[in-house]
Amino acid sequence: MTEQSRAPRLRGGPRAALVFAAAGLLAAGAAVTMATSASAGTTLGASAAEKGRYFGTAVAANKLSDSTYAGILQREFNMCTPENEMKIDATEPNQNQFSFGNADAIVSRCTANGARMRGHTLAWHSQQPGWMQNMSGTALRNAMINHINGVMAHYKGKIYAWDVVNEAFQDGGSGARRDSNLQRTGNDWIEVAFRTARAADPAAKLCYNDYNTDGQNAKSNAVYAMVQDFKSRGVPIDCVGFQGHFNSNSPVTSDIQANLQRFANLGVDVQFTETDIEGSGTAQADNYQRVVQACMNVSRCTGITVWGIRDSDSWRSGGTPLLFDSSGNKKPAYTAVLNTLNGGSPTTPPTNNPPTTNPPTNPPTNPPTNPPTNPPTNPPGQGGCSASVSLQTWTGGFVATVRVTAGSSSVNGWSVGMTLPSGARIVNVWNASQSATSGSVQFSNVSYNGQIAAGQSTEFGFQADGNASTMTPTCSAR
Ligand code: G2I
Repeated sequence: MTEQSRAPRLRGGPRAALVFAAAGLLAAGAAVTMATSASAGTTLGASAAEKGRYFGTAVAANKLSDSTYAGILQREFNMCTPENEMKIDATEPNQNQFSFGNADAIVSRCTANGARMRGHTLAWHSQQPGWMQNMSGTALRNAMINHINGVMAHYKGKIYAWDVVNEAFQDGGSGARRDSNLQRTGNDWIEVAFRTARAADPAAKLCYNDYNTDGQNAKSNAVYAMVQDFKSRGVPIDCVGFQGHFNSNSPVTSDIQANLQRFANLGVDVQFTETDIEGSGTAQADNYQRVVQACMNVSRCTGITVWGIRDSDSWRSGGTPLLFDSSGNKKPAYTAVLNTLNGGSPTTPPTNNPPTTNPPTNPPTNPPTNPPTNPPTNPPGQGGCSASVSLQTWTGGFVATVRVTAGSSSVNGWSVGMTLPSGARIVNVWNASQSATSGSVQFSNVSYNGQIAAGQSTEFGFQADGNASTMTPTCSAR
């Protein structure tokens, strides 16, 4: 039996009755509902924020001039995901020629609205520009790294979370990776993407994002195993996105909360990232209520994004899967979502009465999840610094991530010396400037990372052609 064929709880009742009944569905949380009603928000974003979460939407640049669309966007949503404008074909239409106009328009509008940004997406088998579709092997691997660095450098500091890798697993029961040109560069392409992303913007949350993983099944088990492996090996990953595209073939199942929770228990945030649920009326509202409630019941579920604003904006508009009808009117599903947000639990239990401000869902900076593979070569001393390097390698290339740590007093500038392996040549450097591209190289701080407080660290990195071997960094401080 599909969710769409379930008997709806309310048939054709007036909206007021639905509101009342939807609150009743939260029987277990009735006290919370009552306690928070005084501060209950009247928009999706405000209501989610009261619980330390966000409520977002996919945004299309070519609709920003539509006043109905723009009005609802501003009023209701405090997170934005560009629907197509940050994809690889949009941001790097020709190799190494980046194009950010449409994506910038979304960032600028959403930021002006007070909303945050989810970046979508850096490495994906789909919507690759022609030049990338035709690439393979080391050239493609290097192009992927260059793309991540190029896009993340442009948006550095402006993105709450990036979908670093999108849809890398097969559907069905195999639990295998999806075949693609990226996958054929080597199974480590996903972790290379995440390590590259961490170095490019250390403040951004780094997410894996996929569909048909909302419940527990072979595909979500495979993603779970990957996240578990990444956590155990220190590959940087902060969050897992569950797209949440539901219809009668892909119904809302009763295990989505348990599925979110098991991922959260691995130490990652979880989010619904592209939610849409085909249907109408109270049956649709009921399904939305269940999805939102699942998120509210998981403290590390930090937010929900719907994949468009009005039904007419949807990639599958025939299924009328969104919260606003094509004229921009609120549907029953909207009311169900709003009530569920207002009745839900906070991300972190409040110590007193409901928070009046938006409590942070995450610490402001990411803890270092990527431990150095080599111990520091020169232990920090008074006024000094130390450096350690971790390597991500593949045949014919590598990425080095170098951690610079201040000693017992702060430093005002640093320089790290390394001798590159014979034949290696640097093709890209981030968060540092370098004196040469091969042989003996001095890396120096750039304007924003020269100052390091005592005992604290910063990271820079570079990508090189050629085969890696152990490198021994030395650090000197000013
Ligand atoms: O397919 C739904 C989503 C599944 N998860 C990843 C998302 O990135 C994906 O979004 C959709 C967009 O909503 C569509 O708008 O991705 C589609 C492509 O994979 C997008 O469709 C494309 C059309 O295929 C193109 O013909 C069109 O030029 O949208 C483009 C821009 O309108």
